[in-house]
Amino acid sequence: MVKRRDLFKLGALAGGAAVIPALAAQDTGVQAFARPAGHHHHAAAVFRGRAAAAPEPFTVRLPLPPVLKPSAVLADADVYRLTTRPAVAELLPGLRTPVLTYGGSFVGPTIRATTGRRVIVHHTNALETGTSVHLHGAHVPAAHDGFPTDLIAPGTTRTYEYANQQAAATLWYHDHAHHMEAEHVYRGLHGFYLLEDPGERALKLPRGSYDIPIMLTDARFAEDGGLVFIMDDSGNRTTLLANGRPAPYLPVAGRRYRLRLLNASNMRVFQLRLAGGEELVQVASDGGLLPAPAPTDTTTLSAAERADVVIDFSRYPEGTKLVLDDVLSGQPVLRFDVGERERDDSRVPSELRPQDPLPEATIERDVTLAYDVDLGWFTINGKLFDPERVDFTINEGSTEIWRIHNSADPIGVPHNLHVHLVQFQVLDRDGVPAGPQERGPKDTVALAPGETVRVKATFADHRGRYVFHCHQLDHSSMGMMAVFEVV
Ligand SMILES: [Cu+2]
Repeated sequence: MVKRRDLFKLGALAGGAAVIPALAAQDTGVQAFARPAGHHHHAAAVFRGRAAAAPEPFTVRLPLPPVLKPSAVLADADVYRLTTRPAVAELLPGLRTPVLTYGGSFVGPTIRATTGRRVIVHHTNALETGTSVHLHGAHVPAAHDGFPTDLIAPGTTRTYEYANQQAAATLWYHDHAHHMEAEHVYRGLHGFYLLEDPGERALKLPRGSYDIPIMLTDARFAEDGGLVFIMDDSGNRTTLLANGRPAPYLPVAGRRYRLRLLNASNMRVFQLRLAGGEELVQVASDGGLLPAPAPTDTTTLSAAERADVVIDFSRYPEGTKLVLDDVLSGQPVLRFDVGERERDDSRVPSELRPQDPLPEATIERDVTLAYDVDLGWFTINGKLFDPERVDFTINEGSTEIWRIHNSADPIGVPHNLHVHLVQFQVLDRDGVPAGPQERGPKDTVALAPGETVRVKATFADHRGRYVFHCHQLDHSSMGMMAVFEVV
């Protein structure tokens, strides 16, 4: 039986150790925290160096990730080129942090797409370890979904095609390489993919420079600015980052803004609340628009979940400084500095997009997330990930209900579940119908210890093998993942 200590070595066997020489060759200093070669993910890995001083909040402006320019515009497709490569970023003021990037920026460049128009991305891998690009939330053929063992070998280029046959949504792309996704994403392999459609545009939600993607992550910094990555070390990743900066400020005009909040951290649950409990109006979740706006004072995001919220800053006098806090850590995430009133023809209509009724489910399945004492790790239905094994065989066109249970026995920790290929509907939590913030299309659902959530999805098309997994990436990298095959 595979023990936990052996699991931690799997990363090295799968090429994990190669990351360090790759970076060392670039003299980026990532190797500064000593990890013996071949024990890349060893449970005993510790960081003995000094931590960077906690950064002062509100000293740097929120950067916006660059928007990627197509290398070619065809009649029916936009073509992009991106190189995955090491870089150095100034995440904390005055410190140089070696990172892994798509195209050089810590939050990769944003790809803007429109429903019905194809996007082709040529990804070149300039790392010394394999990568795999997953477009999170996208409905794509298996060959373009970034299966964990379907790697882009170092030094090669692979082409991913996205048909964008789905509704407008805040999607994101990130690494999914077998055993390596946790470290790769933590170090920077993540970016936004914003899909628009004419129906959404007609609603007149805030657009253009009033539509702001905000990627939330966390990190553990060494004194020299290096990112410390140790598997399952979430308790030490205490610096919160918004678009790669610690508690930045954002100057805003006195009008409505749409903020696309993405939790791209490996393990953290963000519970976001404006100071004073001021109103946020959630308009979309993972897979796009909610049926109706959901006014709230708090939005909670587990890893990989998204919430698009509208804030009307015209309610506040010029000069107001409004802080968005993470309630769970008690830390500020971002501060809005309200400026002059501005003309605003955006609106939040009372109806957004009705939720499609799905056909009657013909199959019900149980998905149990639990800790296995013998294996020493978290499993799905009692098993660790095996890319060669098919766990669920699903008939093309069928509608299924998955009853997902997070067992608190013998260890109760939060998990979530991300299902590739589909957007699902959250039916209920412990028998209570999904709340207004979960009534839109979802691809990731959070599960508190002991909780049971039922979701329903139609596997309309695209045959082939896909994964479903806990999106707390330290968990999935260590095997909390399984395979379904649509036949
Ligand atoms: Cu988990």
